[in-house]
Amino acid sequence: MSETKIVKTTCSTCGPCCEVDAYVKDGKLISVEGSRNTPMQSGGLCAKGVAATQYVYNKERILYPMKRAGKKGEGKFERISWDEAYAMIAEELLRIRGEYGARSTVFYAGYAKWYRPALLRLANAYGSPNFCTESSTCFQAAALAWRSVYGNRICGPDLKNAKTLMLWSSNLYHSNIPMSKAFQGFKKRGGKVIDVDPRRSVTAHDADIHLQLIPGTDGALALSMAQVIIEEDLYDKEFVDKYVYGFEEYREYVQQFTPEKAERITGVPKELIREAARTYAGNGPAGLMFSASPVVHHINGVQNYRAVFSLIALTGNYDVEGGNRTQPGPFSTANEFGQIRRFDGEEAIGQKEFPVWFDLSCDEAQCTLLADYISNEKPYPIKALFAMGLNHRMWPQPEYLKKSLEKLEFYVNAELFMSESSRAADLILPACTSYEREQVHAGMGGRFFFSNQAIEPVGESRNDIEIIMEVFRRMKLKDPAICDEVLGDGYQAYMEHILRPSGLTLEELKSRPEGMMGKNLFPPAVKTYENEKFHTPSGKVEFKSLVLERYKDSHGYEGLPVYHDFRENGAVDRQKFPLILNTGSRKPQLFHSRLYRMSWLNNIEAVPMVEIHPEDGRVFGVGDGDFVQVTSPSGRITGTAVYNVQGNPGVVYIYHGNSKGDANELIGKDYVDPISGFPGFKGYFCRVEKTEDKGCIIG
Ligand SMILES: Nc1nc2c(c(=O)[nH]1)N[C@H]1C(S)=C(S)[C@@H](COP(=O)(O)OP(=O)(O)OC[C@H]3O[C@@H](n4cnc5c(=O)[nH]c(N)nc54)[C@H](O)[C@@H]3O)O[C@H]1N2
Ligand SMILES: Nc1nc2c(c(=O)[nH]1)N[C@H]1C(S)=C(S)[C@@H](COP(=O)(O)OP(=O)(O)OC[C@H]3O[C@@H](n4cnc5c(=O)[nH]c(N)nc54)[C@H](O)[C@@H]3O)O[C@H]1N2
Ligand code: SF4
Ligand SMILES: [Mo]
Repeated sequence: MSETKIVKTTCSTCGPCCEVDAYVKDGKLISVEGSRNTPMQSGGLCAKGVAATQYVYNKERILYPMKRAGKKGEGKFERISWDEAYAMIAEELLRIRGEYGARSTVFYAGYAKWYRPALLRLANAYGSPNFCTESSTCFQAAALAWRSVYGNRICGPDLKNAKTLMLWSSNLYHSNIPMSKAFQGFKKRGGKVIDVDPRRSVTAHDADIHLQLIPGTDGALALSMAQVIIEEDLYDKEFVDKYVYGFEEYREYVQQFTPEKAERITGVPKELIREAARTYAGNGPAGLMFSASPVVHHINGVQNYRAVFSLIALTGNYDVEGGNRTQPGPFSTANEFGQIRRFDGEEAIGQKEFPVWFDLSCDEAQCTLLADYISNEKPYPIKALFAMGLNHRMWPQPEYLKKSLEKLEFYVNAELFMSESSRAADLILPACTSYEREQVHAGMGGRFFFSNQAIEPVGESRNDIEIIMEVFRRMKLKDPAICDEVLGDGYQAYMEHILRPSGLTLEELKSRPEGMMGKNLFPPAVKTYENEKFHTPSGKVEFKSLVLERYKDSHGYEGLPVYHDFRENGAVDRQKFPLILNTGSRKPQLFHSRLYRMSWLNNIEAVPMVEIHPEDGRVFGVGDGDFVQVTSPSGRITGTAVYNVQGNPGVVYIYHGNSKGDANELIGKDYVDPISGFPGFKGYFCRVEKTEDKGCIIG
């Protein structure tokens, strides 16, 4: 019997890549603990992370490459060697490029972020403009909203120096455990918290002011706060005069959003709106923490976040200590490795529908409408999909996407698990977890960490970047001329390459199990705008966006952060669908589609929980624990009703990604924000009825 050894490595079960101590015995992972000597963890770990052994040794892990043996979508496979798998990929992708052009192949990455730069470079080397990721529904719309106001420097709140923190839709204790520690520190120092959230979440319990709005009415609330701040002369005139474009039109527009009117739209009492505006503008410096998803998961999401982001400049909290500012970081991170994407060549998918996505320098295509592009062969035929971690349940109406995947000539998915989306593939490649590979991590604030390999890869699984590199070699591709030749040089060279700009060597980093700071860091700076113009067409902060205005005639976009209420869209009969449907607000034990297969985590919610307010329950004849059918204009699912008083009546909350009833079947595939293409996951419509039928219905 061998000793139990402790290996310094990372958990990446959900992506933030927390540093952990892995306990390994006889070559097997037996348990994990949060690393004790890192600033983030101090021994702590979330429920998902604790369940690591159920993730790594899950019975659904894919153990070796497999090719389709039955009809498309039938789910029959036969084992093949890696050599055959690579040969097949090279042959098919080169054939398809020859027959239809490089753009007919889409390269796709799911939530996992770490191999994206390499996959982007593979797409570049192959010649396709169609590299896209899960960011077609996550973060990029918020980034787009930010860039339309401030240009390229996306700034987070400076928690160390802020006196007030405004959390705009972020439930840190469930969704961002590493950040929740910094939040607790801020509270302990006596910081004031304003939380904008339709539910009394665990994070909202810590707030001094909780603005409990109706989901999707964020824009009206922000514009109303602006109205108060301007009316009461609390805004930063000097900053606005010197650095803001479009202020007069904005000032005129916000006049109509009095707290009285905003109360009618948002449901937030007018006194609270005034108090929040006065606190944010008056008790500075104030930081704003925004989130990757809830606000932009609405059909008016980008404009709503533009209204929220404008408050930062209005109150002089942009790039000052304690406000929103860029954090010092290394000169380069792994991400820069991939940032060579240009949209000046062939039209990428989504480019016609969502031009601002491309103008505001997102380095990837917009793929929310992927199923339509494949099915309708428009704007041109899509014939192949090289995917890593594709989960069709990310999209609205996922069954429609799954059907469309069967129309492809070649679809390969590299995955950890035999997911439903993998079953639809022509070829499946086994990927490995963070416990089974080495990795260099570039963390927050310029901290680097070397993640050791704790165990041998399960089955024949491989690290995604090595897979990408071998595909690159087999197709005899060349790295684009503007890049160093790296994809062809192996994984060690890749790790050294991404580390190089930090001034650290791989050997140095490996010798420091507790991690270390990069040597070349951006010096901390404030008020960068005094020396450098904003990267917007006007060179100023744009309350009225000139990029959006470019598409006034063609797409109907407006330059001001206008408020259009999603409830007034007219296309849905509210008599038939009286409740607002909010899908996917995070739960601590779930992560999109991927963790339902782990019994320690999924036993709490074996079938979908339909969270309904007791008042709505009484009105619609639904009791706590009843089996119910949820119907929307696009589909229906069944689940268990659970009374929940965290939110106000009128809104139903369901988590997504569950194959036993996926909330995304309820969301219309065309129900998207016309600017970003993000689906309206958090503001659609439904009805809930008690049913005796216990079969889980999808579609
Ligand atoms: N209704 C509704 N829908 C939503 C949302 C919502 O709030 N409501 N949220 C949206 C948002 S914000 C996001 S980010 C998306 C997320 O959507 P997805 O990215 O589709 O999320 P996951 O379920 O994590 O699926 C990713 C897949 O990658 C696999 N995987 C994990 N690690 C690796 C790895 O290292 N290599 C490889 N090759 N595969 C790996 C996992 O097993 C999993 O099957 O969902 C979106 N969809
Ligand atoms: N455990 C767990 N953690 C996760 C994930 C996960 O699936 N599970 N997913 C990760 C991903 S991909 C993302 S993008 C992040 C998201 O991170 P967060 O944005 O923090 O997560 P959510 O819980 O979706 O939303 C935060 C809060 O927004 C509120 N909210 C819902 N609709 C609205 C709205 O219309 N307006 C406002 N103002 N608030 C609203 C919800 O009630 C919730 O309390 O979480 C990440 N972390
Ligand atoms: S938050 Fe939890 S699941 Fe996510 S990486 Fe950290 S420990 Fe793992
Ligand atoms: Mo996300």
